[in-house]
Amino acid sequence: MFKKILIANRGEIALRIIRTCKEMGIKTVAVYSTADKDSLHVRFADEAICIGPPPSKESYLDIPRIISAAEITNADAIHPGYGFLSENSKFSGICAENGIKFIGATPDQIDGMGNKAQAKITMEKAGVPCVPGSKGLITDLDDAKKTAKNIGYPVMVKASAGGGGKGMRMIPSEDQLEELLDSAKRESAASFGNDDMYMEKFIEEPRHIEIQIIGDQTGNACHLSERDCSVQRRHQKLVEEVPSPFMTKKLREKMGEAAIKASKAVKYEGAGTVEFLVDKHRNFFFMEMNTRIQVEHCVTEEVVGFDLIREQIKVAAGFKISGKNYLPQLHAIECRINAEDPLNNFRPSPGKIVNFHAPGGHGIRLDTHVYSGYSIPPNYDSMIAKLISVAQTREEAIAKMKRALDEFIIEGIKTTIPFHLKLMEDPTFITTGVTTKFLEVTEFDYSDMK
Ligand code: MV4
Repeated sequence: MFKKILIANRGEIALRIIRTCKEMGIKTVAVYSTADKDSLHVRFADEAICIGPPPSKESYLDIPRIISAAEITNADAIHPGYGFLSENSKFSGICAENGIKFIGATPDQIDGMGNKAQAKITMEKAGVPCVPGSKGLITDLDDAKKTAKNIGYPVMVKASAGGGGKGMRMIPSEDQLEELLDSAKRESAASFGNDDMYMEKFIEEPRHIEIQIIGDQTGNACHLSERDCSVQRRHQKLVEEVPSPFMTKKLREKMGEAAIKASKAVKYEGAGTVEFLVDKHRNFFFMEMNTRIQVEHCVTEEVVGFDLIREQIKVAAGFKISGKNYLPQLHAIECRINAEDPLNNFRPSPGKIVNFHAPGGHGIRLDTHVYSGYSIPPNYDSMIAKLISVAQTREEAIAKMKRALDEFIIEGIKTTIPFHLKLMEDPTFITTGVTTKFLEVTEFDYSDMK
């Protein structure tokens, strides 16, 4: 087992990883920018090294500084958390070259899944259902026209280097194909320095349902059920839950099996997520595979009963998994609490928290790095806490969440708490759960939030 792990991250996930390391008897090294000197991950780690000024590029994304910190402190592994360098193939490779275990995917796996058109080909070969579309990349306008005619409009063009909605367009008919394809290409070139595109049939009002998997170094893999992440705004997840209100026993079996095929196809080692689009007939299609621990991993932990960071560390150290799958024993919901103003287009609201009271009680978990008197720097992601409720049923989990949101006091900044309170009372959310279209403009009224 590792003796010392450097955590190449900040915020709640850095703290989350430190907690598990402590329980496992593993020493921890925090790295931090000057903006984070008063952060809890710095305080609770065994050692802490300042790696630079506030901008991420000069601190949490600066590979030489992080590797130097690991060498100086003699860390034998690095946990990258999510975001930052967690899916950076160069970083994964450099860790390996320096004899430091990267707790995450190999460079090949990261690059293989990062190229979306390539990933789709890999998955199709492995027998994972994919959205009907182009075989690999679109070569030119003529090819695009032919492919779209074949699939049938509406279609979607997506950036092969993309993900998270950038460089993606829905094309309703042929007369708009050229213009929309060009604008998608321009957006992709500007964001990723690459304008490779592929095409798919457009799935109307899909749900976003993902499967958590774990693979070990012997090529064995298991799944830990789904997470429904359909409550999204501009491709940012706001709420995640398990079980999905749309799930059936049969669908879970089929999606779980597909996710395991996906994992085995790339000999995946560690914790990963296979994302699917699910249509109203419960057809499901591979969308992306994430080769990292995700923000929303906590809901899975609460319903299957184990610590996913611990499992990640164990498989990275060479432990084998049993190979059996895990089904939800309870219902869990997570609300992302962001320092944003939901009444002003979710505009970031950094600043000093002048008063903070954490909710608690039965079935409530709060993962956060903030406290009363803490100043949220403007340089990073606006998520400041994850509030998770766990209960026997969905109805109870919603009731607990409402109660906890109501107890939650954060003063001095705007947060998404009022949004979540309103969502927990929304009839569509309560009865059936929502599709990914739910928060897009029309269906949700933000005006009467307090
Ligand atoms: C789609 C789709 C409909 N049809 N693909 C958005 C992010 C990117 N990872 C894939 N996305 C979508 N791909 C086809 N063929 C609709 C979306 C989509 C979406 C997907 C998941 C969660 C939220 C979404 C919001 C808008 C569009």
